[in-house]
Amino acid sequence: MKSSFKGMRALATGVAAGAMAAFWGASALAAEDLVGQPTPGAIDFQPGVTPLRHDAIFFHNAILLPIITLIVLLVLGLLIWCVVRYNKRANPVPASWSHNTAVEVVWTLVPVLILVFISIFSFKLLFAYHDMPKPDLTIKATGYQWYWGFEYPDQKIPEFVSNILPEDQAKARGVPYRLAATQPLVVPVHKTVRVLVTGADVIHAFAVPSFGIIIDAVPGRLNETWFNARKEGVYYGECRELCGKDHAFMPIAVRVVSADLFKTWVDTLKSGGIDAANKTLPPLTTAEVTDTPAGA
Ligand SMILES: [Cu+2]
Repeated sequence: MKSSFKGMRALATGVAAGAMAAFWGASALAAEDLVGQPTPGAIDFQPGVTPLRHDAIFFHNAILLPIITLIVLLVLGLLIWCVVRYNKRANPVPASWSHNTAVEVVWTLVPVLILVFISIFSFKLLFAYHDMPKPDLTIKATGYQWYWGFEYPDQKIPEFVSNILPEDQAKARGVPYRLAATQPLVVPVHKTVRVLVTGADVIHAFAVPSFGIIIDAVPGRLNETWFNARKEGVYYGECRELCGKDHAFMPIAVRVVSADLFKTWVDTLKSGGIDAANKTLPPLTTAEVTDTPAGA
């Protein structure tokens, strides 16, 4: 009896130690997270470059994660306690009472209070998402089977198409295949960008993790979201609603550039077309883009 206990305890300690090592090992990797794209082998979220994304990461890491960890540990502790203390050998004659009003009141009230506590932070975040500051720029994104169309109504730039960048071209340019797109969405840094999102055929979804945004692209409906990127660079997103056979092949690439460069890009696009405009953008540096290792 005693020796089997010891064995169980050693096993539990070993599992816990292994889990901790895996967690901290993965966290160490996450310290070198790539910006604007997923990091192979990492846990946790992609780093954020917008205020909304920072608020969302705070909500998850500082509010939800501690609460869920405590609940898991409490339930696990109760389970282990019941198994050890009240098994047939340790407790051959079980008590015959049932129901306890005080306990039932506690296990109803405590979860309600936990949910109310979470909702305070959750609603604050939801309101922040809906409380868009006055936009400096509006972009219309339309989801098609299976590519994106982008339009800049303020700048009178008609819709242009952004496809997935083929694998050989992505490799040649040193950008991540299946995230890189033929036409980036170009926006200025430190500006509030309103994104109007719709679908042309089926429901798609416009999502860029490092901006903390995801919104459905529904045919016949115009949805709205916003972001204010605080750092120049390239940020990748994808369609996030199963939309057919090539759902996994309609990435979104967003280039966040200085206000001056954005103006040059717009002016060049209007006078010389989109290919000339893209030539005004500096090539992606290795700091901005790191090739995704094969198989990732
Ligand atoms: Cu889609």
